[in-house]
Amino acid sequence: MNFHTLCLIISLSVTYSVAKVHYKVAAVEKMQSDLGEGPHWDEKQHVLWHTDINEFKVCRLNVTSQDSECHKLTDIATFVHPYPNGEDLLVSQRNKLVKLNWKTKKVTVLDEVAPELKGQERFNEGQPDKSGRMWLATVTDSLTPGDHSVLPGKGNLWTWESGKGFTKRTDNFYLTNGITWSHDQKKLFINDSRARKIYVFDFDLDKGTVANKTILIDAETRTDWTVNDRPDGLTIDITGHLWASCIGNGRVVKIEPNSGDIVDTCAIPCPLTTTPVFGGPNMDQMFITTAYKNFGPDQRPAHPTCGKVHRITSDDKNFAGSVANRPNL
Ligand SMILES: *[C@@H]1O[C@H](CO)[C@@H](O)[C@H](O)[C@H]1NC(C)=O
Ligand SMILES: *[C@@H]1O[C@H](CO)[C@@H](O)[C@H](O)[C@H]1NC(C)=O
Ligand SMILES: CC(=O)N[C@H]1CO[C@H](CO)[C@@H](O)[C@@H]1O
Repeated sequence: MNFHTLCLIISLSVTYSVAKVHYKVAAVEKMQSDLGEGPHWDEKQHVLWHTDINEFKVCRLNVTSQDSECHKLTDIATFVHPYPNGEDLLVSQRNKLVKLNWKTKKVTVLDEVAPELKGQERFNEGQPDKSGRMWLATVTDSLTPGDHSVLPGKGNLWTWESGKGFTKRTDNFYLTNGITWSHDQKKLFINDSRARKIYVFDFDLDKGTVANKTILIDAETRTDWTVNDRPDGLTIDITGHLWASCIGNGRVVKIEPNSGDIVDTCAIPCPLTTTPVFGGPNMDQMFITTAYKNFGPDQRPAHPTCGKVHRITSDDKNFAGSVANRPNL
């Protein structure tokens, strides 16, 4: 090996270490939710909306002061989306879609899915597509007394449009979380955390339809997913990579959208990571809701940041997302 080769090797190794992406993670909320979910960055007010499902709360978090202002509703609240007018919020209340005025706290029921099931089928995830049409994933609760589980294969994917109501678009899910779209609007991604799969559908934005369901990731059979990893919330970055939170394992992973390979991972100091979303003034921060439930009082000191919203920042200029869609109402 001559001197020039040696220099080349040294400079290559330097280049590699510089190229490594660094992530910084910190809790940015004083309050601890029992089951934080449904984060939504509000690019107009510069706040993060989220819910506490078990506490029936909708919360508005100032990530600078780390103060949350919450309003308690009367039933399970799994998602929150600001209306285009900025004053009202679209919130789920078990199987009802409601409008909540944040100033007056007035609640107006807009519609109810599967009313014949009296709330046994209820909303879990909801996201507006680019046209503002709401996509709503439901789960069906077990009716066995004392059994808090949901029934396999009984979750559905619905759309809801003002004036048109609900349309069932596909069925046979277990417990879906996280819905996102490719930038070209040709694919819809949705995962099933109980079935431990992420699916990809062909998507038609004009018609509001999905077709050709394919498994993108089956965590049961992949070596890059551990036994604890259950894909939960899902979002997409500016380069088209998916980011999924793995509830059970305390991490978010970056996924190549064609192969489903995990290409990067960022550990979160709370095992119960629920949903990631991009936000911040430049859309280059990621906020992740987490849960505090399932930890008995004796274990809680070991998980001091669980239940708080966590924030990831990075030196990678591609670590950024787009402003979220708003419902068209
Ligand atoms: C958030 O908190 C910071 C620091 O206390 C304050 O300057 C800012 O005005 C707050 N933002 C909102 C939207 O309330
Ligand atoms: C389903 O997939 C087939 C084969 O790739 C394709 O020809 C067809 O257009 C797809 N259907 C829809 C509705 O996208
Ligand atoms: C939509 C879909 O494929 N759902 C699957 C969810 O997981 C259950 C249990 O593994 C399957 O039976 C469903 O087909």
